[in-house]
Amino acid sequence: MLSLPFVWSDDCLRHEPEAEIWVGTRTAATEVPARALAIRRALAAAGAQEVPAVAHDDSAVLAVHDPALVEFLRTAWAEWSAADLPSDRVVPYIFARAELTGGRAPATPTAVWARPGLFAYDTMTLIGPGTWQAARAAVDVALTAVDLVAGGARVAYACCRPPGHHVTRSVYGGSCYLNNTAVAATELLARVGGPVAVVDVDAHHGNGTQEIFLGRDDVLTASVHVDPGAGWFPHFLGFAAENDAANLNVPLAPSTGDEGWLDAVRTAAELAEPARALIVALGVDAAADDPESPLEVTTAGYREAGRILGELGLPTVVVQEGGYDLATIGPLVVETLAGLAR
Ligand code: SP5
Ligand code: ZN
Repeated sequence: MLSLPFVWSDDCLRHEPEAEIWVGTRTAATEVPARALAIRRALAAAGAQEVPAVAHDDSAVLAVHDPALVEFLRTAWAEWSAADLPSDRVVPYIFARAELTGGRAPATPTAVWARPGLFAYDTMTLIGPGTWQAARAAVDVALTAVDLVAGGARVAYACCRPPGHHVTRSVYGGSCYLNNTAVAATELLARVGGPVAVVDVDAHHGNGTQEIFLGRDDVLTASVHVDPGAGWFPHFLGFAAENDAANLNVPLAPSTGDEGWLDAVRTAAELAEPARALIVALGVDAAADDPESPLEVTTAGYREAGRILGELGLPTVVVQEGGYDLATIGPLVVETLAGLAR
């Protein structure tokens, strides 16, 4: 049995991307509402206690994100749908690269269909009717989990989607819209004092979280992920060359299994040792059956990762990130939490 609270909001189900535009082709979405439902079902069966998310004001969101990004996400669907465009989801076609405008601030485009290019960095991360409500609810789920830990729970789990770790202060991508993990870390820091640590075990580099806390020593960031140099998202960063005293990337070769992955998790846990509290950015897409990564971690491996992180003995907020195999996502999360909360 799993004795720990998990936070839930039905609003997280309202984001239905339906598709991802990959190399110019419309492919089926992988980050679907059924993910969260599968996790919830497994948690309930394991005996974890569901806690409804509590609404929080925008202050923690605005401490992490550019107000212009937040306003865009809040209004993008209404503007897009009113413009009678041929796509049923908000998708960029022109990108406001800094070099395009010589580093000067780009104009806010008059054309609604050009605006996503101010904020989106890929074509995979579509916005539809419920996207804002779900992304904002995911933040509330994460912040409610922080409240539980600040109130004395040793471990609380935020069962949220869409995920967040790919979002920087001002740009979104990688199936993510608001950085739930970074918002939770900022709030946890305010509540328990620093430093706090973020250990990200999602199969993909936590690039957004890294960039948000870059150059700070009060939020330590570690990410264990498939080597972007081997051809994997986010491609442009996530290398060991970005490491410093407060940021650790451990890129792993495709096909890495439990042994190499758990060594990397141990190294990441060492960075977190000085912390007063821990956020685990829990992507379970490093698992062998996951369609979105070539890592080959087993369910027992995830349980052991939970145990390693639990041994730090820190107040811990676990925030859901990726994981796309609907048949195994629930057991993977349950086993990780069982290792952690044991
Ligand atoms: C939170 C998270 O795990 N985000 C993952 C983002 C990585 N997506 C990159 C997708 C690369 C192409 N995959 C083809 C699937 C087409 N549906
Ligand atoms: Zn991922």
